[in-house]
Amino acid sequence: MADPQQTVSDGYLALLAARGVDYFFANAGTDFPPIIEAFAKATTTNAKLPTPVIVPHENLAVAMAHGYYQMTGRAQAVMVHVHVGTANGICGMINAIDQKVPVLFTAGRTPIHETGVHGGRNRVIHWAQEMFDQGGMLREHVKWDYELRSALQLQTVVDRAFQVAMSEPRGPVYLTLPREVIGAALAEPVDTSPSRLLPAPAPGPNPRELERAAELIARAERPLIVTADVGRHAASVKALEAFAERFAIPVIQHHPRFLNIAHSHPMNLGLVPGELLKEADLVIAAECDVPWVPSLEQPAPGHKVIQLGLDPIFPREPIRGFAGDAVLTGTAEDVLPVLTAALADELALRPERLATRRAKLAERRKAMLDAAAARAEAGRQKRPIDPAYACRCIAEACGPETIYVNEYPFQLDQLQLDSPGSFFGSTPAGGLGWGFGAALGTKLAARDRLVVLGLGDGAYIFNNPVAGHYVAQAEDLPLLVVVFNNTGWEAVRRSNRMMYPGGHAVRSNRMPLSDFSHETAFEQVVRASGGFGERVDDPAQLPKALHAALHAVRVEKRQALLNIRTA
Ligand SMILES: Cc1ncc(C[n+]2csc(CCOP(=O)(O)OP(=O)(O)O)c2C)c(N)n1
Ligand SMILES: [Mg+2]
Repeated sequence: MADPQQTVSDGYLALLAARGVDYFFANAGTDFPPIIEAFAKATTTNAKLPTPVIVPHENLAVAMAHGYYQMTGRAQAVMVHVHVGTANGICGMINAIDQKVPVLFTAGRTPIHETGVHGGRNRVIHWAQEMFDQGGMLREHVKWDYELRSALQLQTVVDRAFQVAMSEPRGPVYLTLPREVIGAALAEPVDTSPSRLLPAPAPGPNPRELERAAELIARAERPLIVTADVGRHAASVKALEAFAERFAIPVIQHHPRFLNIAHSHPMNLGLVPGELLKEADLVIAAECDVPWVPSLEQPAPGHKVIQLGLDPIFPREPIRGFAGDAVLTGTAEDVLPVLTAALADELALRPERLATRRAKLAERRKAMLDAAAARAEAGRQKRPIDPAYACRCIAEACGPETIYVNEYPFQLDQLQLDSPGSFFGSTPAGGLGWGFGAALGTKLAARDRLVVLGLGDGAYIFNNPVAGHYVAQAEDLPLLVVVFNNTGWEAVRRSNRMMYPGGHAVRSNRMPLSDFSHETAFEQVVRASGGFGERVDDPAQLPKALHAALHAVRVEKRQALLNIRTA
C-alpha cells in the first residue's frame, strides 16, 4: 500500500529521478499545483527528486534539456503549461526529433471535471484551455505521445515513455498530465529499481549489405565520405577516423552538427564537397541527410552511393532522392569496424593505390589549410569584422578545452577542434531559438568547462535572450555569448541572391524582409542580468575584448556577451 499522504506527483517525480532525470525544466501555470506541492514537500522529507529549474520560456526549456542530453546521454524532463506552453515548445521538439535527441516533454492538461473532484476546475481559464487532442499539436514531431489517465498506470507510462525515447534512433516523447490525476493519491509505491523496459539499442548492418558496400569501396578509385552527424556518438568519431585513415578516404563535413573528425586528422578535407565531390566515383553518406545539393553540384557521372546511419534512408523526410546502392544501418562505431574487416584483403592486395591516394590527399589538405589560414589573415584589418578572422581570434582566446554551441556563425575549420563533443551545431530543421538553451544545458552538465555560444544577430533575438540571460544568472551558468552582428538575416538575403541574382531586391538599397533597419545594443541586454557586455567594431580590439569577456566568465563567474559587428 502506498502512503495515503503521497500523491501521484510525489511518485512521478521520484520515478523521474530514478530514471536519470537530474533536472526538471519547468514553465508553470494553473495545471502545476500538485507538482509544486511535491517539490515543496520534498525539501522537508529529503525525497530524491530532480532539481526544479524555472525557465521563463518553453523553447529555452526544451533546448536546455537538448543541450544537457548531448553532454550526458540522459533524457531530461520539461514541463509546460497545457496547450499554450506546448505551442511555445514545439519548435524545440522539431529540433530535438531531427537531432535524435530524447526529451520527456510534458504538459499539464486543464482539469477535466467542472465540479466534485479535488483538483477540478476552479478558474475561468480552465474551460477554454481544454483541447480535443492536445497531443495532435505535435504528434508529427515526437516518437510517442500519451496521457497519464490514472494513478494505477503511473509506473508503466513513465517507463514506457523512456523506453521509446531512448530506443535508437532516439527522440522526444510527449506526455500530458491532467491535474486531477497528478493530484490524486498515489495508488501503489513506485518501483525505483532499474526499469526492465529496456530501450532498443542501435540496430546493426545486414551482412549481405556489408558485402555489397565492401565491393563498392574496393572498386572505387576516388571514394569520398560526407558526413554531418557521425559525431553524435563520440565513439563513432574514432571509428570514422580509423576507417578513413586506413583506406585513405577523404572526409567532408557537410553542414556539420557535431565534430565528426579531428581538425588535425590527415583525412579531414574540410567543409565543402566541391572538387572532391565532382571527382568522386563513390560517395559514402555517413549520418548525412544531404551529402550534397543536387541542383548545385553532383558527383562524377556513374558514381555509386553508400548510405550509412542509424536511420540511413531518413524516412522522416518526405522526399529525399539520393541513391543508396548499398544501405548500412547502424552507428559508424558499429558498422565501420565490420566493414574494415570485410575490406582487409583489398588493402593487402593493392597498397600502392592507397599510397597514391594518400599522397594526393595530403597535397590537397595542405592547400586547404593554407587557404583557411589566409582567409582568416586577410580579415585581420577588415571592417565590419570578418567572420573567419573573428572565429580564429575566438579559438585562440578560448583554447582547446572549450565547448562551442553554434547557431550558426562559427566556422568549424577556423576553430580547429580535435576532440569529439567539443562542437554542437543547430539541427537539420534549423528552428532558430535553440542555441541559448542548448548552451545553458551544456554548461549545466559541464560546469568546469568553458562554453561559448555563437549566435547571429537574428538568432540572438529568436532566442528570447532576456529569458536566456535570466537563467544564466539564476542558475550560475556563466557562458560566453558571441553575437555575429551583420544587422540582419544574411541567410535570407543569400537565398534571395541565389534565386533572383539580377533581381529587384538585389539591386535595392535595403532588401525587403531581410535587413534590420535599427541596430540593437545587445551588449546592454546582458548587463541587465549582471553580465559583462561589450560591442566590438574594430578588428584590432577583438582579442582585447575577448580577454576581458573571458575574465568575466572564468574569474568573476559572470556571463559575458560580445556584440561583434561583422560583415
Ligand atoms: C524559427 C525560425 N524562423 C525563421 C527561420 C528562417 N531563418 C533561417 S536563417 C535566418 C536568419 C538568421 O539570422 P542571423 O542569426 O542574424 O544569421 P545570418 O543569416 O545573418 O548569418 C532566418 C530568419 C528559421 N530557421 N527558424
Ligand atoms: Mg545576421
